[in-house]
Amino acid sequence: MSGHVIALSGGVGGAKLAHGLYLALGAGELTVIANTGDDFRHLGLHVSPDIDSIVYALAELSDPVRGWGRRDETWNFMEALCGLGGETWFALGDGDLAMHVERSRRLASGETLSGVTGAICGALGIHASILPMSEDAVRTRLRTDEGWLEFQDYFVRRRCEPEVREYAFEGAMQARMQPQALAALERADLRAVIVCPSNPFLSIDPILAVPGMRDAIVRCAAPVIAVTPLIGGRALKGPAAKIMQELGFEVGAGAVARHYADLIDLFVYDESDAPPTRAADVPVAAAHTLMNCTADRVNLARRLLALADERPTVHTP
Ligand code: FO1
Repeated sequence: MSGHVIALSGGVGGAKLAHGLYLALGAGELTVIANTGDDFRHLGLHVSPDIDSIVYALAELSDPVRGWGRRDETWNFMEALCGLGGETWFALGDGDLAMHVERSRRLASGETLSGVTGAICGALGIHASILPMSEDAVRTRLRTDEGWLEFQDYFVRRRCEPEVREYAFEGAMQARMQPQALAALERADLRAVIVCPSNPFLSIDPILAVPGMRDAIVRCAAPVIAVTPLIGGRALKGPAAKIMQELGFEVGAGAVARHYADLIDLFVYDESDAPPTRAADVPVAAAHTLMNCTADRVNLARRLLALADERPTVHTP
């Protein structure tokens, strides 16, 4: 079956599945709507960490161990910066630096974030559309036991150690949905919308917080399928489980399914887990969601597409 597929994605885990979908689909059949709530200005540059991770994954340039940044990276810039007493808590590799310099230069000359990302994807030979959720600035902030923190301050500088009490997406209410993202969700040939195994609170919720996004997903012509970011009650990377516990949620795939209940038609949990209980009447299916290699990514993508193809859309069109 052919048709267009949309993935909603944050960084590392989401980017792996976006890569699997990219390989499983034909050229031009994938649109990835990326979280930009993690974006920030650093050393005078515009850094878009989740867009970067998705671009590097699709271009097969990602560092396989860190999950962020480029493979075979060198760190001369950071070492020189350290020698000058500069800020080194956020690591920008030499090759990665080119991404942020080029993005910042183009944004400063008036291009949109999607325009810049499209040009970079073109230069890297990526035949998929990677779109920010909005061209407008939305910034994730967290209220912790140390007060309000910017996302990268919490995530990288403070290594997710502070206890999270609340989170907010500054600017989300005023943000306009990226027009091509809206057009993609309105396509008649839409085959599936996949909510990638990204942090539901910090990576997917900012996307859903953009006015119009949630409605467009619920109205779309295709099944909406979310993939668990938790296996055995633990996140493979990042603070999803820790944050769920600090916010008072039950830590497990069932709670993630309930979190997405009004949005999705199917929740996919890991085959090594028992089917989630109390999944709020959301239909569930099992899959091998652990993605340790490219074959895992493609196999998961194919399984999700098969599930999408066999399921009628149950949400209200
Ligand atoms: N994550 C880290 O844990 N430490 C870093 O020094 C770091 C640098 C970095 C540079 C560019 C980039 O695009 C991402 C980077 N990340 C780093 C990843 C990162 O910010 C987070 O994984 C995401 O924001 C969460 O999705």
